[in-house]
Amino acid sequence: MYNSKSRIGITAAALLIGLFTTGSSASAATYEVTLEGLSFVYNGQTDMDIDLTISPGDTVRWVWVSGLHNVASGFPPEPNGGELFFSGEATAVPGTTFEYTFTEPGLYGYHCEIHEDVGMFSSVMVAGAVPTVSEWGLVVMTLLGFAVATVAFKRTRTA
Ligand SMILES: [Cu+2]
Repeated sequence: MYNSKSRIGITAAALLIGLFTTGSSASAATYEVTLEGLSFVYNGQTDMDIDLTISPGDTVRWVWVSGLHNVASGFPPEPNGGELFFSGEATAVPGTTFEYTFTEPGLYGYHCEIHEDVGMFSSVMVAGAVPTVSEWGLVVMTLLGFAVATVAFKRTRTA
């Protein structure tokens, strides 16, 4: 009886140590969207055909490949376009990059101010928050707590 109790204790301690050494947040990713010709391009898809869903904390990096462009938040002709993020004056320098880290779930449009009239706009979907490692740890510890309590309760009933 002492043995199984201490076994549970050791398991709980090992879990706790594992959780704290793993770190407290899921790793964030960076997604690259290129600006080519008259289009935004991602994974072989262009402009509004781009299907890009990311998680809060992830970053989108726009990379200039060819053409004169800039990146402004919002769908044209949204008056407040560029309020959330804006790469600045249009540039044609290949290799130029601009990035933005999305923190809140939602659908975010963006466009090139020079070519919005010819369909150079797209969007990023930021999905609902994914629990961090520490939040999963809390769930595990809660379940473990119930298990220990149940075992302890059964012991007192049969004793
Ligand atoms: Cu452009």
